[in-house]
Amino acid sequence: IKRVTEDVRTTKEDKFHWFPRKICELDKCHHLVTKFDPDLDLDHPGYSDQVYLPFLTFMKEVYSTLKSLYPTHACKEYLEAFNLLEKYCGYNENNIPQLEEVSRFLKERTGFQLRPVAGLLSARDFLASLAFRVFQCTQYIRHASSPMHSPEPDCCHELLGHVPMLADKTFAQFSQDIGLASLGATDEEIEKLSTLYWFTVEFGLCRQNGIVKAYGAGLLSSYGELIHSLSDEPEVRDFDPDAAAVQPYQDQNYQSVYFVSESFSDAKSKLRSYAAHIKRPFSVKYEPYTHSIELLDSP
Ligand code: HBI
Ligand code: FE
Repeated sequence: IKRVTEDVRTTKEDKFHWFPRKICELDKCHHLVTKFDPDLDLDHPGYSDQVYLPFLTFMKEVYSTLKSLYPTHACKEYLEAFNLLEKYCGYNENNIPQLEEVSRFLKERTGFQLRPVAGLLSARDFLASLAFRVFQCTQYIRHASSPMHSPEPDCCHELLGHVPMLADKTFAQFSQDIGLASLGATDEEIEKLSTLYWFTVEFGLCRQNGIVKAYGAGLLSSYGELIHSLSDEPEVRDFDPDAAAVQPYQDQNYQSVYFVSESFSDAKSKLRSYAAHIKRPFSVKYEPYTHSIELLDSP
């Protein structure tokens, strides 16, 4: 009897959450979460009115204020890509770049592509798309009353925060690696990977020639927090995936803790050893020619 129960248990443990194995299956990764509802959330800048900022007023204010900080606050990979985006992709304060054009640029640089999405996705769906080098990108604009801050991702955040970093090869690999680690993972692991994502891709710092710079998209798209993150107010710790994955955070205010990486290669190899310890009944390999996931040692 003991044997039978053990067998049953083994079979059960081999079960894992569904995940996309082909890029076209990202069509099924569309689960939106309503974390911020302007109609219900009293603190949301959109509460009690319908008017979101006309698209063009956006760039003028957000773009030019942020741009003035980049030379001193952004990491060199960001600056390099930002220059190229201004040169070739219509990035300037009087224009909203087209998603398609930006996507084409990224595809050439790192193979990343942008895919439009209606809002905040579930962490599982969002991370799964990264495994395919697909970045799900919002297209709406933040509320007019607070051009310097948006509680949910908006196109300023995507275009000014994420896009330039996704043009860097090592960072692109780092992002895909988080995605690959998430495939078929348990809810607990997804939660940890999502927190890891938070402290790196969204709010990460790195040291360059002895000076701390920002690479996180949440920082590079928020004037106030970009300044705060490099001031002596917050606590700054060396990047350690085990610690970052369980570090409590809040999304209503500036972070009180940031993690600083020595380089993207260093962050990438640390993430790889973290991911290698995630228990899954299989391992995954990305097949770039067919944009599909190959399962190794599958049950
Ligand atoms: N959905 N559209 C969208 N954009 C994001 O940046 C995003 C998301 N869902 C979850 C998420 N980011 C992260 O907070 C992590 O949970 C992965
Ligand atoms: Fe983001």
